[in-house]
Amino acid sequence: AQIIAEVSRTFNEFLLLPNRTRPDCSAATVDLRTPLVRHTVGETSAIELRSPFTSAIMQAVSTPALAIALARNGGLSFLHHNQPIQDQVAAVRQVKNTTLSEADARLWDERLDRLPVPDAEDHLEHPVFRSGSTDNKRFPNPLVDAAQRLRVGAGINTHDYQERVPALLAAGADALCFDSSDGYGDWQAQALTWVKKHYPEIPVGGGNVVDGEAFTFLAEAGADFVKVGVGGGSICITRDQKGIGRGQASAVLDVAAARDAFRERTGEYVPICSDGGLVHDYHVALALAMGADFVMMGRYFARFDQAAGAKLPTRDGFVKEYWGEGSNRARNWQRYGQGGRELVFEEGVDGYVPYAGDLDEGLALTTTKLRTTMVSCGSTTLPEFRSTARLTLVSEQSFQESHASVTLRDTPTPVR
Ligand code: MZP
Repeated sequence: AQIIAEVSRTFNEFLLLPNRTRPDCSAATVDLRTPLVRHTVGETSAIELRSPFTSAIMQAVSTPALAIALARNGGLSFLHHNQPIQDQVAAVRQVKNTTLSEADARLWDERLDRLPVPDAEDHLEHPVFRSGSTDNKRFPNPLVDAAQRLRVGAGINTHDYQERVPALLAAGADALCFDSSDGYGDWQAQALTWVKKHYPEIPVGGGNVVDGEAFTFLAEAGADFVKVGVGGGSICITRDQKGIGRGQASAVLDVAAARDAFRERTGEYVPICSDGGLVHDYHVALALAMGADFVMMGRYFARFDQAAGAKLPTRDGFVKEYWGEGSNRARNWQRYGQGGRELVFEEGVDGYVPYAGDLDEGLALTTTKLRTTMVSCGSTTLPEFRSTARLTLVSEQSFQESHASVTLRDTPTPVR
């Protein structure tokens, strides 16, 4: 066997160093647009997300309600395929039949206005405040620059894609993604080739992978984006069961280097997505700094009203149900491929996550944290953030130092 010299590292082992912040760099000027799909270097991706968040291809997560809420906030959901084709088609139609209204546009404008602007006077003339302005390329009003329908993605698998793909496209799906716990294989390459041959216009992602070699394999097979992550998901026990996986930070860094090498060699940019294992809000910033073009989250979105799990009372508040696709509850044999049409052993667990209310408010908070992190790192765009971010490894002692070291009061008393 070959032993890879580098230790497998995860997000908790890193921190970002602040870079110089210039006067034009503020939370309001940060532009979170990011490419979703493969494009020639120097051109714009056919689909750009306004915000680098996608929701996991999971029963417990990506409902039509969540897809609608996330699309209105600039991200994208991938509706899950662990259901009959006609049910997934109906879910896609439900999202596509929802149009952006005047109210949506107003909400978007209000949200921009609510962004923290420490030096508001300096920014009053910034185009961000000229809502509806058609010449505003940097912060387009979604009602004026985009189509009136919300975008939605759909998960697919390597078993029934020849029937599922045409049905999803007829329903209006904007992007597809092969959903596999291990995408480095000939089945997925063959399926990608088939989809690109029959439907060259539809963007289709591949994955999951954890190293550069596997990224290149899928990019050469035609993947329009590649998802990164094996075994790091909050509900995942694949590493316990099969000993397969890699720390998410090492995986993203390695795949990002391969993406950049592929770009140099071919002139094609194939975006990558960091999928799973994002536990704290700041992990999103770390994943993006390490090279991810966008992130995919399950646990995070499962906490909101719009996700599928039941909301249950506890002594201290509420929780929401959240279960893995490899759990006995979901039994997603298409994703886990254990040799037949059955899940032979579990690779995921079935549990609860703390209830977090409405997606709009939760995601706005996370987005503000991301914007302010980027400001501390002196960046106003994600490509700039990626290329200038400085990361440091943390020791166990400095990790402890990162947390509050006083006894917290339940109800703080103000000091006069
Ligand atoms: P997280 O955001 O909850 O940490 O992880 C979500 C990701 O875990 C999904 O996008 C998917 O890649 C992966 N997943 C889904 N089900 C399982 C499982 O049952 C799993 N093991 O690992």
